[in-house]
Formats: sequence, structure tokens, C-alpha cells
Amino acid sequence: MNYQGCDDYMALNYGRFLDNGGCGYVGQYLARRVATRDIVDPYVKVFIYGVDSDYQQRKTRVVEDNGLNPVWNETMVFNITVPELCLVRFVVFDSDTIGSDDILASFCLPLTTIQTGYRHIHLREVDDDPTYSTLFVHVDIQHNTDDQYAVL
Ligand SMILES: [Ca+2]
Repeated sequence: MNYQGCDDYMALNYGRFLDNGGCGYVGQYLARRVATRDIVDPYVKVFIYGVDSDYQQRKTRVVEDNGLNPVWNETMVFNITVPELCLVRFVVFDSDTIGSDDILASFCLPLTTIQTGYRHIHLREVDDDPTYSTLFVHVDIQHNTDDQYAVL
């Protein structure tokens, strides 16, 4: 883990120690850090990190040219066996036709801290600074005999 960088492991680390509560701002726009004429084309990837067999990722479709109030309205279902060890990471990307897609903002938290119902996920920049943006999600967790399902 590189504490001077802003890599994926740092993002996971921020999330791991979030149980004591973080702070954030409510807002609804996705801003870029670098000035450009391109309007963002956002999509969201959700990663589940935990035991190897629980690692999963899903992504939404791209909403083109809308960094202000994109709506995905999609359902993701994750089948999780060891929820106590799971981190859920929400990452908003800007889809780019040239080069790799940029991360706009993200948030990572332990699965066990997520409450069901409608929630605002307070996004952070890649260096973990708070942003004014949130992801508005609906979370449903169903406990089965030996599996757990989280629907977002
Ligand atoms: Ca773009």
C-alpha cells in the first residue's frame, strides 16, 4: 500500500476504517479536476472485495454528456458468502473514447455498515477528499440460509 499515492488499495484502506463514521457533503454534480471541454459521460462500477470467492464487480451503462444529474436506475445483485469481510466500493468513471476511462469519484465502505433502504453514497475524490456529489441508491439485503444477497 502506498500512502503517498492514490491507488486502489488506498481507497480500500479508507473504507476499511470507516466504521467510526466519516463526513461528506450532499450534492449532485460530478466535477472534473482538470479543466476540459468534454462533458463527462459517467457510469458506475460497484466492486465487492472480501474473500476471493466473493470478489465481484458490475457496472452500469454509460450516461452520455451528463455530469449534472445522471440517472442509471439499474439493479445489481451480488451473492456474498462472507459479508463480515466485504468492502463495497462504488466508483464513478468518465467513459472516454480515447484512452482509459478516468475515475471521477468513489466511495468504499464495509458491507456490514450499509443500511438498507434509500441511501446517499457520499463520493470522494481519488485522494479521498470529499466531493459535493452523491450516488443515490436503494439497498436491499436478504439473508438466506448460507448466502447473503445485496441488491443495489
Ligand atoms: Ca468522456
